[in-house]
Amino acid sequence: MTTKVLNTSENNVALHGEKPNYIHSLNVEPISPAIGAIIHNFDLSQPLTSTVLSQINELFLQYQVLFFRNQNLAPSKQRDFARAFGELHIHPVYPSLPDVPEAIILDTAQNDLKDNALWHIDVSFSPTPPLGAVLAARQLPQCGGDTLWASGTAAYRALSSEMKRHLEHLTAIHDFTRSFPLSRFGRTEKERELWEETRRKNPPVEHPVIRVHPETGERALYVNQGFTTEICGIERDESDALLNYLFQHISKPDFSLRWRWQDGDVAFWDNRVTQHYAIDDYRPHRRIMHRVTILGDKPVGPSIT
Ligand SMILES: O=C(O)CCC(=O)C(=O)O
Repeated sequence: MTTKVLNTSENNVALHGEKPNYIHSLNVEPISPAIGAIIHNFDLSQPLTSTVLSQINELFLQYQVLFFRNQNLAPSKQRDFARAFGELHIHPVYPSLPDVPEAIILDTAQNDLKDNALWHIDVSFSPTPPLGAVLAARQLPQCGGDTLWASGTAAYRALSSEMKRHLEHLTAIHDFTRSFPLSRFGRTEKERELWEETRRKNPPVEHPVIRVHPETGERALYVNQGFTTEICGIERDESDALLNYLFQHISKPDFSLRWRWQDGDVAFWDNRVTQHYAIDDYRPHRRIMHRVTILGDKPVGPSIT
């Protein structure tokens, strides 16, 4: 295992592929060239100083998904860690912990989680999709239940200049009902009412196909199989063909990592430039995760003001 203890100096912005040179004492193990790093020997339940917080944020911007092993993180501490990065989201559909309503429960004994077994950007059907999320493993099957993350910036960089230029001017529709169909989320009268209300409050939204990261300025491919239904301003069959190509492009192993969960693992991802896929291969075993989601801002594209 190769790990790095990174060196010290003051506020540099971490650009992709460069090591931030002011990080000190954090033990960082990159996972793949495109995305992901493990931060070793770090206790997320401890109060974070502003220096450590900004170090974590720099690593978060650089690696896009951070993993922390061997955590003993109560849901309230998970919430507190996430809150250090912004206000928190309350999910319109998933159940949450009664005493920590910001923590949604992803439990195969309680929810039908098939909708996470495809590439998705969390809540991209919102006008202001989440900045990121903190996911804690609470109960794992003996094997299976891995999660994949893909980098939208790496996927964007790999496109030809012609394709980049074409996509820069496009926007696409993101729709809640694509991953939350009434047939699965409206089985009882109560569920149906909640679904109708959620749909009313979340009409389809338009986002740029290429998103500019609000902190790094990097460009990322910003369409996802979970919620993107069509590209605006072109014929439907052209839109379907282009979206299918882009969905297939971002799912290439070159831009992604596969995380094999262990007890005590916590993941923290940048939902503005990544998408993920929770593999649904472990039934009938039970898997429980808690997710706390941080509110984000309106996606901005290269040619959208
Ligand atoms: O359960 C997982 O590993 C990922 C969950 C997921 O896809 C999500 O929170 O959106």
